[in-house]
This record gives sequence, structure tokens and C-alpha cells, in this order.
Amino acid sequence: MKIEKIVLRRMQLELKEPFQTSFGTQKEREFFIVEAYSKDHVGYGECVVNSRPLYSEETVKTAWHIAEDFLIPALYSKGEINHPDEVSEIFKPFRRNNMAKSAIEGAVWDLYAKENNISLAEALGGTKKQIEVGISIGIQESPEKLIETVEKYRSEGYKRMKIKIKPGTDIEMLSEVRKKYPNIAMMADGNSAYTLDDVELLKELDALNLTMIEQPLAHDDIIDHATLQAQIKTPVCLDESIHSLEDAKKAIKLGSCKIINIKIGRVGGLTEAKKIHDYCAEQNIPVWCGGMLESGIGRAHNIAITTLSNFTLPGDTAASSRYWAEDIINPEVVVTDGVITVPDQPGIGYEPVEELLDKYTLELKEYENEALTV
Ligand code: OSB
Ligand code: MG
Repeated sequence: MKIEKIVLRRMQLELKEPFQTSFGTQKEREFFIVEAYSKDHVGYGECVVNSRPLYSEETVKTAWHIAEDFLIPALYSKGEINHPDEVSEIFKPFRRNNMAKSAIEGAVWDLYAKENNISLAEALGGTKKQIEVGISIGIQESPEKLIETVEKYRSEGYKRMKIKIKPGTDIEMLSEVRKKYPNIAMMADGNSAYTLDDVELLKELDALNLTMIEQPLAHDDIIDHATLQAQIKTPVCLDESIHSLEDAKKAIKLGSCKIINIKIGRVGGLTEAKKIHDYCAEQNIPVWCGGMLESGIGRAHNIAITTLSNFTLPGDTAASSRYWAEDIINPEVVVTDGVITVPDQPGIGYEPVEELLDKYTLELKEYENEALTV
């Protein structure tokens, strides 16, 4: 497979509603899309970064810089790519910058699937035809507002509610929801807002029958999470702390978590995501697919990876309409009774709409593979 041209498109989409987490409130998403061209096809990837380095250290500018100055030249210098697994090997000398790497690798995976006339899910070895999804609910201003929001998504059929928490907006809010809905699948995401000083408070979660507590402690920690997990019954799930298979192995060995949230961008791409999935399956650690408020392109990649068998817990990949007035793909991602039907068309299975890409593009740059044109 020869990649003849890569296009980066910086875009911005307004969220229908602001999304509040313990690290800030987001009203829009600025990100970029990668288009990888062969002679006959285009593969698409999404860089799941943001304008500000609040969730991770990467931003749109740093990821663009890494892609333009290091990753694209490295990819071109390889010449022919036989399988997308080679891309993470090519990128290996460059440390971290996982979201930048994942964006390009994702476009190559889509291109590879299209060249081989198979769906991305099939290219990854996924077998599920339908996937179950939950929803991630931002911090709400009152328990009443939270219950109203839960009710809306519950009635739409989402399979589990993930509720964002931070100190001061946690136990009471969650208890109100549990009182109202004794049986719904419910979890909380702390986004690193707590420390071991909060162990007593975190122990109170055990009474609420949560499926898990996601990343309560520091974004770069696996030691304190192990200490916490030993003291609470609620399973700890790691998000921010896991950047690679190595991280996953160490966290599992230490007992830092019982569940892992796999985000393709955070771990540097689909190849690494698959490795983490496979290792967790061997270790009896369930995984699920997290989200970064993706556009339809990133969303499509999340759907494809979720078809692997150890994605046994509902992910955060909600419908396009939950985030955007109009998504940039056709068809949009639709959720019916908490289920997404996995597309079987070649590649990501959702077609980016040219006019919508152009409408929301702020900046576009093309990188020709000159080695091929001389
Ligand atoms: O911690 O999982 C998270 C969104 C942005 C950054 C971090 C997180 C999230 C979400 C939303 O929880 C998931 C989604 O709906 O895409
Ligand atoms: Mg999270």
C-alpha cells in the first residue's frame, strides 16, 4: 500500500451543550482530521486532542507539529506499508505524543481496510455485529438537573450512566440518582480530582452499587490507585494513567484497577489498543471504549474497536446527535435502545461529507509523498 498524500484538517465543532468535568468545561471541540490517500482510496483518522492540555499534555498545536515534522516524514520514508501494525513501529522512536500518532495510524487502518474491501471492525478481528453503549454525563448544577438528564438518556435506552464527579459534587449527587433508580447500571468518573486523603469519602461509594469508579486519583498514578483499590469494593477503572500495554501490565500487576478504559488516542492507536485488549482478556480484566467527544470519524473508529470480544462493558460512544447539531459523517451514528449496529461497508463504514468537512475546516494542509512523484 502506497500512501501518496496526507491531508491535515483543523476543524471546530460546537457542542450542543457544554460538557463539564473536574478539569474544566468544554463548549466546543477543536481537533484535526487526517486523510491518507492511496491511488484509489482515502482513509480517515481523528486526532482526539483539544485546544488546551487539560486531559492530557497534547494540544491541537503540539499534535499538528509532531504529525507534520516527524510522523508524516517517517511514514513516507518507509515507502510501502503492508499492514497498519507497521505504523506504530515506525513511530516508536518518537516518545509519547500518542494522540498525534493515533490520528495518522487510524487513517492508515481505514485506508488498509478500504484497500482490502473489508470493514475496519473485520480488519481489527472484531466479530460483534452490534455493540452496547452507555453515556457520559457532565457535572450538573443540581441533583434535580442530574436526575432529569439521567431520565432523558435512560428513556433513550443507554445501557449505563457514567456521571462525572469532583469534590463537593459527588456522593450526594450519586446517592440521589441511586435512590431514584435502584437498578440502573451506573458509574462515576473523577478525572483525577481526588487524592488518598479522600479514602473515607471514596469508601462511601461502596454503598451505591457502582459498576466502577473511573480514575479517581492522579492522572499519572498507578501506586495510589492500588492502595485505594485494596480499601474499596467498587472496582477501580483506569483511564488517564494507561498509555500503553506496558502501563496496563504494570497497573494490573500492582492491583491498581479491575477494569480498563481503552481510548485509542490515549494509547497511541488501534494496534496498541488491540494489544491492551488482548492482554486484558488473558488476565480477566474487562475493558470498554472511552470517548473524547469525537466527531463521527473518531466515533467510527471507537465503534470498530468495540467489536473485539473483551469489550464486555458498554462504552462512551453515544449517538452523534448527543454531541452535535450536525455530525460530519453520513449516516450519523445512531443509537437505538442503547445499541449501535456496526456498519459492514469497507473501512470505517461512515462516509465523511465533503461539504461538511469544508464547512467546519479552519485550516488545511497537504503533504505529498514526493519520494513517489520523482
Ligand atoms: O474522562 O472519559 C473522560 C471527555 C473528554 C475528556 C475525558 C473524558 C470525556 C468523557 C466523555 O467522559 C466521553 C464521550 O462522550 O466522548
Ligand atoms: Mg475518564
